[in-house]
Amino acid sequence: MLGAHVITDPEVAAPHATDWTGRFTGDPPAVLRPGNVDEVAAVVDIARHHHVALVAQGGNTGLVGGATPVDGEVVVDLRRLDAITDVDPIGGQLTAGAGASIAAVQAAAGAAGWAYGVDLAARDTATVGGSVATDAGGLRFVRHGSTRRQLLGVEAVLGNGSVIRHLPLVAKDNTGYDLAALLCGSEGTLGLITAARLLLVATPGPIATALVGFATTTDAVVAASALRRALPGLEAVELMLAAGIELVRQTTGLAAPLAGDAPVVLLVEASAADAPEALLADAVGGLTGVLDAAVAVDGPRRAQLWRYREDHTTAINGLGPPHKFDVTLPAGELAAFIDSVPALVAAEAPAAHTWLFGHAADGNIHVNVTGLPAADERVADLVLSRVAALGGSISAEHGIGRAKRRWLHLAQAPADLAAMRAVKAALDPAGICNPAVLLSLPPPSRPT
Ligand code: 2HG
Ligand code: ZN
Repeated sequence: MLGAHVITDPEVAAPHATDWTGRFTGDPPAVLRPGNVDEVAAVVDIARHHHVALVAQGGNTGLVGGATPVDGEVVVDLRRLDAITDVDPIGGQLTAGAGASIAAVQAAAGAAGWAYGVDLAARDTATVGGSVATDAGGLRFVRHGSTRRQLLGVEAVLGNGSVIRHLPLVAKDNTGYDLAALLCGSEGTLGLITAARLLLVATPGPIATALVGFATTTDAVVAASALRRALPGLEAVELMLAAGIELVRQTTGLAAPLAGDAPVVLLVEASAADAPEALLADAVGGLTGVLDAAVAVDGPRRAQLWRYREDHTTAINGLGPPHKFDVTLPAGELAAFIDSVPALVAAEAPAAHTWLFGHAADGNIHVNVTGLPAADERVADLVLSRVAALGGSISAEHGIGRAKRRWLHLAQAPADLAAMRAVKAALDPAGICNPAVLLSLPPPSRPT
């Protein structure tokens, strides 16, 4: 690797040392920027022999400290592996290097007459490697599922030094263990993903986008379910609360999106070959508890409606590093959970503020808590325990990372955790692959 791609100057390494939220930070001895899979393999080889911990990084848009060198790991920046190759316009597939951005994959898919099924607000920066490593869900999960659903195969350098390369040119392939699915969501703990073979989806027809204001959270959650049944071309159902929209308005200067003061707002998007706005308006007309609605079909106006939702993350970060709980609830528990979380948090931390938004049709709500010291885990304990007690998941799409590793036992039974540890030991026997995330910490000791 050329000297320019081995960074040891702390000032140059600084952008790699802290996560996107600013909550997790470290002091990496080096940042390495390999340019191909052989160089990644060489890095892993050296790390194995010298017992050096590695953390892979792409766009550094993660939200759980999963790609941050807090414990002095060497950062392996994979963004130079950004080639998009073997585009198959007939089969609707392509191979993307780990460093290709989601936006670049979307553009390459579009140029071949297809679309990529995963979309994220961080699309311009987030990379394929990170999205596979976290099994990213995003804004189109209701339509196409998470990253794992798009994944046909991967190329990766495992912690044991071997390079696996299964990038099949076919969509149907059940030849043994699905290693790509195993690496998907493994958060860099088994190896470094260097490329992925991705299955593309049909380009949606004309799209209409609506903001719909509701009287209650229950009305909005019930509406998300009704819309799934009413609209075969449902593309997205996103939930926001009045306080979050107000915060976005303060930071962006956007006008009020709806005439009234709806406490809960859904952003709904649907496609149809013909007149999607009429279909959408019709479906919204059949919902209960609707206070107000605005529908848009032209690109700029639709983009403006999306800003109320997509700008939440940046607006909240402007208040200081938040504690983020990306959780999923069973559909029947979601509304009551959303309504009860602010009081649950306030009872433990009166100075904190709770922000709630997310992917309503997926049962996935992003609980963001600001005004808490970075190391204060009382609220995490409360919120994640409540989620688990209700039968939910403590991580829907961001991963466990460092932020939630103490609570993994709430999500996985001892035998499941033991199986995960066995896989980790087999594929990363020296324990060099992102050793401080996911499986690393015992549960917090509870006060007696
Ligand atoms: C989103 O849905 C992302 O916009 C980020 O998953 C969520 O900032 C968050 O908590
Ligand atoms: Zn999300």
